[in-house]
Amino acid sequence: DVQLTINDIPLTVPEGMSILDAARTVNIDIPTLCYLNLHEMRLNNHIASCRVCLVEVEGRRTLAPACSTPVSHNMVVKTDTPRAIQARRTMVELLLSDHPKSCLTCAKNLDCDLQALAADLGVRNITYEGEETKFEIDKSSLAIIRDPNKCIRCRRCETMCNDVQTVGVYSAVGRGFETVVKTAFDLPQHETSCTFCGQCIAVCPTGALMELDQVDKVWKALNDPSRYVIVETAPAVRVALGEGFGLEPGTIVTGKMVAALRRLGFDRVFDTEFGADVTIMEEATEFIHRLKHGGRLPILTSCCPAWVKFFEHQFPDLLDIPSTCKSPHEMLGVLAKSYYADTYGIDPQKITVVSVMPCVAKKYEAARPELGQDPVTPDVDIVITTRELCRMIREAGIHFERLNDEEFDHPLGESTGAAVVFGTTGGVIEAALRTAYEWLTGKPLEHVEFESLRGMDGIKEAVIPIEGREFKIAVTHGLGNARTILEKIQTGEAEYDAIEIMACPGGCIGGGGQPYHHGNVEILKARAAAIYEEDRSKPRRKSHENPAVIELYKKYIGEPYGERAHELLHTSFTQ
Ligand code: HC1
Ligand code: SF4
Repeated sequence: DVQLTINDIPLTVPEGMSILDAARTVNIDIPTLCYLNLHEMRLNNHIASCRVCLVEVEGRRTLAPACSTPVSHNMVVKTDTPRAIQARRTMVELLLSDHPKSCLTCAKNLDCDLQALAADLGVRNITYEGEETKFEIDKSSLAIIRDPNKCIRCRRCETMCNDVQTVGVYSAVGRGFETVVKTAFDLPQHETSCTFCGQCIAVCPTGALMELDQVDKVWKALNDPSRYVIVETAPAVRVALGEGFGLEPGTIVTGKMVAALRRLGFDRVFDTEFGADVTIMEEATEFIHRLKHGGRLPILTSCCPAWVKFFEHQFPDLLDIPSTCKSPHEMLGVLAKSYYADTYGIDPQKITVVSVMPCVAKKYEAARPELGQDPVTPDVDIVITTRELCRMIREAGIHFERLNDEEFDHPLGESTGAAVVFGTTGGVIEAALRTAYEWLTGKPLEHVEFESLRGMDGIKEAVIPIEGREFKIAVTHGLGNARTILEKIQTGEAEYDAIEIMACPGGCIGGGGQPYHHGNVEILKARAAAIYEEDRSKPRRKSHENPAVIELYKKYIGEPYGERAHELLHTSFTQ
């Protein structure tokens, strides 16, 4: 251990700790911009490029960056001297000198770390008016907008994409103030191997990386009287949307969210969770089918579109192992335009399905040509993120916190606890096991919570005994962890029966379209806890017990994994 003082407060911390982390143990906040250290995500952006964390260390002539300077014995640190504060202000002024001055109209307005820092440090004028760059804005993809002019070279996106996701889309080019983070060979985003997971957006401190904004498209549909507009909401949205209105992370706002969506003018408010229960009917049946007919194992979950794109690019030799199930929101979309439309006599061509997702990749997924009945009838028409829904609610002047709870519409709004746990890492496989167990044994499963599959470890493994057979299960989140597991499958080093893979650290609760967590992992943990709380509050916690799902199969689909199910609910993958 090392003893030192920071702002005259004596403290003892482990050797090797940075001044920044040491200061935080005694509630002293040193501002940061490029720094991002999330152990749970294997993310460590320690490049000390922005230098807004400069502090005075007694005995040194120059100021030290707190994020990358380790503590030493008897060190005397001052974080709040006029010299340190002025140095930080100067650094921010320099960053602003060549930054576009369009804060008021920037999509990141009020969520921007640079803007917040300028306010906190009292930057009132920019002394060094630098020339602004004129890079082209990359609008090539259906998910991500990249504006290199707003890049402050912190390289968080690069660390996230290279180290955590192991996709390697970005790298910094040029030197000094000419540096900018770009795609390899400056390719348009949609021509790279980008999975559209959106994790680079989640950690970008400015508006350089943003989701493609589709709010206007939704307003247009809502204001067109000839359209029947159906909305569906992902499991993870209800535990994060409240943050956009100042509520504590982990506040469950399901009822308020439904009320807000009705006020926005949607004709029907359905739940992606109904689609998740249907997914389990299909995926559990597919799993049992493979078991009984010598099909290839492990089965891999296929509901995460960034993960799907990742394995299509990176593991084309494994294309036959993922489940062929469409993702839950796609299933709900196709059922809205078939089952629901048929039952209520609505022309499917008049239906617009809008998905509200914690995810950026869902925007790209919805446009995949195979995910629709024909080229002009996609299963899902428009995808907006949790953040975009926040903006719509604000635009409409709805006082979200004061709304009374309302219920989803019947029948595609009915769901079980198994569906809500889809929203956090481990949940999809837990939901599948709740059903597969009962179907394989014919006995009721008393204890539905599979603790060994829960938590934030990057790779979780469990052996679940069912009817004398030991099932080997793995759960990974973050694409780097997925790569590790898949490489072990390729070499035969590991054998599993089923694997859940989600691209985003934490699963959908940590999706690239969620309210920004600004590097605070506690926010993800609070959202996960809320997911499990919502599960416990449900009267039914197994997908096959959802009465509306049972009715769907009885009246419309027939057997799970049967002919009609294949036609509507399954898909295929391409290299
Ligand atoms: Fe997800 Fe899913 S859980 S992918 O993480 O399978 O986005 O929440 O909606 O479709 O249900 C996301 C979340 C979501 C799908 C479901
Ligand atoms: Fe990398 Fe994901 Fe960003 Fe694409 S969206 S560049 S894969 S972090």
